[in-house]
Amino acid sequence: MRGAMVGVAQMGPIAKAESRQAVVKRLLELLKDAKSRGCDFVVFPELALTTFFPRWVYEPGEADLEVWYEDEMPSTATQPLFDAAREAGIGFYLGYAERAGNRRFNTSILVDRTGAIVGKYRKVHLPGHAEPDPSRLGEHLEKRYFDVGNLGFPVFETMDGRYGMAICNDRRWPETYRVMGLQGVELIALGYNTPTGLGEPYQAAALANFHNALTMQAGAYHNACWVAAAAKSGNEEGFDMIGQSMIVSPNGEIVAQTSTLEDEVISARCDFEAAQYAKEEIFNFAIHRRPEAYGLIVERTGAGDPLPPKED
Ligand code: CDT
Repeated sequence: MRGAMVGVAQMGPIAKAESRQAVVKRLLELLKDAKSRGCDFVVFPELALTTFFPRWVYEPGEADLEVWYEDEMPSTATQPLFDAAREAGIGFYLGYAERAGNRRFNTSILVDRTGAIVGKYRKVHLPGHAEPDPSRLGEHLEKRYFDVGNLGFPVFETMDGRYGMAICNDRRWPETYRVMGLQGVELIALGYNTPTGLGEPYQAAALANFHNALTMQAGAYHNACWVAAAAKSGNEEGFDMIGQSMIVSPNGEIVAQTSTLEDEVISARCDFEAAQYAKEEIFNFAIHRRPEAYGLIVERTGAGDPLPPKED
């Protein structure tokens, strides 16, 4: 079988005061659990090294904000994770806040089984707002604290497969999967922090788990690839975040799912060849796609008026 034994390492809440060293200790425990399950690739969450800080209001450049970003990777604090993963022969996906000079990104990296960083992705679809509004029940200020990712949606040939990455809100956008699908992606690793109770309509909160599964199952199926997604979940500093970390097959089926809102590992054997039939038949892009009919997708950002009917 060409593929990977994939682990998804969901994390429970990270306290605001929790040090990077303490968080890395938890990551090492999760890695150990993944190893005992025979995993050779593990997905950790979005912003896995810190609490979900975009819920608080800071001024740009403020010292209390700057503490959440990493200048280098691996850092002194995260080096033990790289070392342990290399010793265990496990590759991984890790999300963190990146400072690159004056720019700030919500970033994930792909690390191969030798501990080398072989890919980087910077979140494209930043949700929430740039300006705080005290009338909201809770803030989500990613547009204030991060620049829009500038690396596109790259796919990396590594670990005997084609690996892509996405971060949280990206999973709701079909374009995310399709751009990687067009590069023959076989596994999309994804981390998320999805809060509920920020003042959204009742239905949006009630359906948060449904939408989580819906978008990833559809993305996997439409692009004949595996999706492995890790939540940071539970009640973090008074704010609830969904769990439901999962591994989805190219048929769109959930083959493993967490059942807690705490640190928890799930795993599944992901056979990349299982996608072959779909890639050759129903989703054979080369044969069936009709880009000449899809122009609006890249010409328009927001919805506009209907186009005039085409001449016959
Ligand atoms: N982290 C992240 O992208 N979260 C968003 C929630 C946005 S609610 C303002 C998500 O899509 O899950």
